[in-house]
Amino acid sequence: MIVIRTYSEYFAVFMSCFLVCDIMTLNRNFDFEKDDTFKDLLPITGSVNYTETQLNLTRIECAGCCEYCAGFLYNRVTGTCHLLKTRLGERDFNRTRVDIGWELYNSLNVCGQGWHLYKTHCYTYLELNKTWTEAKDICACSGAYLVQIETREENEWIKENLLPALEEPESCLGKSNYFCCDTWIGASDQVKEEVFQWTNKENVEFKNWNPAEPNDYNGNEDCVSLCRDGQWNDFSCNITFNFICERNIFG
Ligand SMILES: [Ca+2]
Ligand SMILES: [Ca+2]
Ligand SMILES: [Ca+2]
Repeated sequence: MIVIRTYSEYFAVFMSCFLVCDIMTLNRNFDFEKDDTFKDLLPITGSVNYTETQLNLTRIECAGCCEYCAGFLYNRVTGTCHLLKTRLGERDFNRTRVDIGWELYNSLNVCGQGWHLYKTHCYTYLELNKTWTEAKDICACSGAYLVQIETREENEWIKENLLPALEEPESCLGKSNYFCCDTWIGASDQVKEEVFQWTNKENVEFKNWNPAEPNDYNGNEDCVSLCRDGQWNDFSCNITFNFICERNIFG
């Protein structure tokens, strides 16, 4: 049996997963949940869902390879193991195309405690009341970034799954904030007025402004907050709000 002693050695071996599966299986606590609603099915979009595929593995070895994946598909007949980039759902399968032997397992801890998986990213909503810059720095400390919302679907998922409900505005009353826009996201126009960028300097392409925003009120609103209804508002960066950090599950 190979013994892994150093961090760098660990990574070198991890790159060739098929060698190391047995060891990872022995050394890690796995937390997977079998999803029987998709028994004997493969996703219709095929390999775009997989980070990699391994052959002739046991179920436990397949699980051992899924350290940074959202789950795995395992074929109990052939021993084929597909590691998944993302959670699979009803729309990913065609129930008339049966492939005997496939079992779906979802990883329960790929993002770690307090984080939530959406596609290939992990998110956490932090109730810490910080300025925009403090929030940005706190996300960076945990290997993440202040959330970067690139699509309408991501915006909708965040609204539905991370934000406090719009019907419970108590926590944001008194902040002169007519739609409870009290969660920082990673967009700002601090570098150049009216040119909104994410914290990695990429320009903000998808936008979901409230119709009256961004208004740069008093010439002093350069940071973007997310309202409970999912719309955006520019705010003074020195106000303290809760915030959302995002990171890639693959680190
Ligand atoms: Ca994102
Ligand atoms: Ca501004
Ligand atoms: Ca504003």
